[in-house]
Amino acid sequence: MIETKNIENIENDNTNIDYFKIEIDEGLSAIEKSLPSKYFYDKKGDALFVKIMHLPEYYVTRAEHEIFKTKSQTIIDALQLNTDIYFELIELGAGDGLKTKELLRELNRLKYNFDYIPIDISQNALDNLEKDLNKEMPSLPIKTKQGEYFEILESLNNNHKPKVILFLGSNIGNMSDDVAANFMSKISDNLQKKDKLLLGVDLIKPASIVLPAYNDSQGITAAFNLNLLERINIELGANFDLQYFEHRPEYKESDGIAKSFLVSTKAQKVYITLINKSFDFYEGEKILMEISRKYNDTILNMILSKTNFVVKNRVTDSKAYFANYVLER
Ligand code: AVI
Repeated sequence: MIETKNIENIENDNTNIDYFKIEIDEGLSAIEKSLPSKYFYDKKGDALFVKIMHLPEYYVTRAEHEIFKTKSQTIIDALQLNTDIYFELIELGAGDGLKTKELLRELNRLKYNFDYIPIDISQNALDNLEKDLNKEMPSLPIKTKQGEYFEILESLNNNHKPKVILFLGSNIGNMSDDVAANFMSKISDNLQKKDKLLLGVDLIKPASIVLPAYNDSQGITAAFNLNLLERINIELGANFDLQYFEHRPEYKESDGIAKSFLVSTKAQKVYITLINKSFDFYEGEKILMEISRKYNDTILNMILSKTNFVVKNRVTDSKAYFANYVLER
């Protein structure tokens, strides 16, 4: 599984066909049609997302990587870590560790006393990461945990050891603000006072930068969105004709939310066998596929006001495209 998948993606990766059916039916039956972006990530979706992360237009991954590459020491200072005090460094989502490696290398070099605990639903992703890290940093203490985030956080919370949680890649941005607040509250419920969360978020910036990131010239992001229709065709026996759906993202800097739509380019009917139902589309009708929320201090603080976290610090890249916030319980 890949690095920047959000919590819902990870927790649903072992897609339960009944939930999948129910959620697709609900989304397509609504007056304003939508589909859950957590279902983007099947095998093909994973591969497309890896491509997205390397696209010239998709600045998000590069900006956060720059922070970790050039400001690991600033992050360590902001986390108020102490070489004498043991802590657990817990990452939500295993991924390929590209960014985390920069931090791990620095913590290891400076002889901090910690265990790195990546959590992921995919044992395969964890095995790959462990193999890779063992090769590159043989002395790094890595304890992989396979399972769902909150179950594992709860079990770890019982040991009362100081904790730093990593939730990177602006994965939080694929949640609505209410869902994000709920998600953060659940994290904080499984932490002790003074524990930290390092949260990576994409910052609000002009449409001239954000829109191309979701509408790349090679059409990879379009394929990423259309792949969910293909997935529904394959897994639920649907007959979406992909040539009559067009990827059309929208973003207004004043809203700070990039929205990806697939637009029906003609009036059409789609039948989904396993739901045993037809869905009508009028010409120009949109399906909301994904939101990618962008943040500033005000928006983040509004979300945090519903949780037990407060902002202690923030580190940005040289263009101030992306921020890693240090939050404290
Ligand atoms: C995973 N997530 C933070 C990505 C984003 O930027 O919202 C998913 C993505 N969708 C299209 N491009 C990338």
